Amino acid sequence: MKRNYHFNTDLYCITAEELSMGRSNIEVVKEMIAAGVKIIQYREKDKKMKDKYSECCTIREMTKEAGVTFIVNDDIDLAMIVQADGVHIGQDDLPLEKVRELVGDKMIIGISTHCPGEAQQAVRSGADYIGVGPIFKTATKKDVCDPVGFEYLEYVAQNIPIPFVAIGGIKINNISDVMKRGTECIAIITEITTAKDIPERISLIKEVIKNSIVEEK
Ligand code: 3NM
Repeated sequence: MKRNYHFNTDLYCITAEELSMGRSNIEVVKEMIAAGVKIIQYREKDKKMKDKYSECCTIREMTKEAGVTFIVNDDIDLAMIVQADGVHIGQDDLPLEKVRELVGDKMIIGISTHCPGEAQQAVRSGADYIGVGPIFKTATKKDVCDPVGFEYLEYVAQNIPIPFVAIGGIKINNISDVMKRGTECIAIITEITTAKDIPERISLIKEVIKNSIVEEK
């Protein structure tokens, strides 16, 4: 089946409670929604499943009310049970085809990729979008490979027929370099979650994205 997913935004936000200056995931998501973010991923590596479930129930309600796309990282069962819009998996998770069998056709499946072979495989397996990274060095994801740099990003922009999101070490000062490479959507964690004023930081990021697209044209 030909999939036809498109990001309806150029900014993809991800939670990281331990890097949120004492704020809870719920508080951070609330601020992201208030700032007009259109896609939010719940990423939580350390909590017990029952706590993740409870947070995701709340986030599902908040995102549904605001018309925001809600993606759950890693936990396919959790994504299904809270009726998230999608699930994001990694290279070491269940094979994508098997995840599709579990979640059905309507759910969005994204997968992290780090090289051309993984991107091609993701397309063959029916991914709706891929993550492309880490573009720059990042301390946010444990056990991630060395930065893939612009070479892999440009490869994806020119050769891969499904949507992609650039990720890893993306900050205000390098956004335009990333956007220039044909990137339609960027994913950011710490440049947003560590900001004192999250809505203000998001609106600055959006402005930088908008200006880099104008510069490119
Ligand atoms: N995935 P920050 S890099 C969750 O390359 C994640 O697949 C990556 O965090 C990948 O914006 C990353 O703080 C962390 O650098 C991104």
